[in-house]
Amino acid sequence: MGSEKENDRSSETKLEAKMIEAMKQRASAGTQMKSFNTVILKFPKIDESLRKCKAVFQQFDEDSNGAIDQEELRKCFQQLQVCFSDEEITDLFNACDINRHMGIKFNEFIVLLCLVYLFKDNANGHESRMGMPNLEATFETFVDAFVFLDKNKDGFVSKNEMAQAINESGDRSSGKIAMKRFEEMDWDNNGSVSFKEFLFAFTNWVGIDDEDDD
Ligand SMILES: [Ca+2]
Ligand SMILES: [Ca+2]
Ligand SMILES: [Ca+2]
Repeated sequence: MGSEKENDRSSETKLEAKMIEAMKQRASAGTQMKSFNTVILKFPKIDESLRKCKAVFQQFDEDSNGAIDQEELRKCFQQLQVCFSDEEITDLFNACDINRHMGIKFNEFIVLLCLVYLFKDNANGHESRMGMPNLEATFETFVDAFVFLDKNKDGFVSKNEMAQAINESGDRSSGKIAMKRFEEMDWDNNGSVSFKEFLFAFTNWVGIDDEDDD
């Protein structure tokens, strides 16, 4: 993905490191997930909540061109009262603008907001909120599911960890699907899934891109 843009690499690595650090800290708090099946059971609710997120996206896409540019993102952060430096906003923007079309599309916006949720939660404790309770509950589910899967708490879900979670569930057929999904998630094929890869997979699975209502 976008390996032709080497200049963005350093900021991306920095953000990646921050993401892993935040995830490790969050992991130390433990997880509510009891099994792989509890993760699966949350899917319909996640789907519903992400679809509702479209209105939020449209609100911040001021010129309605279907993408959020850096200026729109800055305003978005102001409105959500998220205190990020310009550099951090740019890093997030670059990390989530996966197709490199100079704008954050709807699915990328979800990933971006969830990363904001993770960082914010980490920085200020549980009091800080973005003022979007439904979405934040969904983001919490993502984080929690990831923490559940990441057994050794290194900030990545390895293929073995995924297999372990599936084996514990004892559901062979959904296990086979889950393993296939894992391979889809692991874009760079390095045998482990980062939180960002995990999030992008979710936003694709819920099929929010199919729903073009404009
Ligand atoms: Ca726009
Ligand atoms: Ca791991
Ligand atoms: Ca990977």
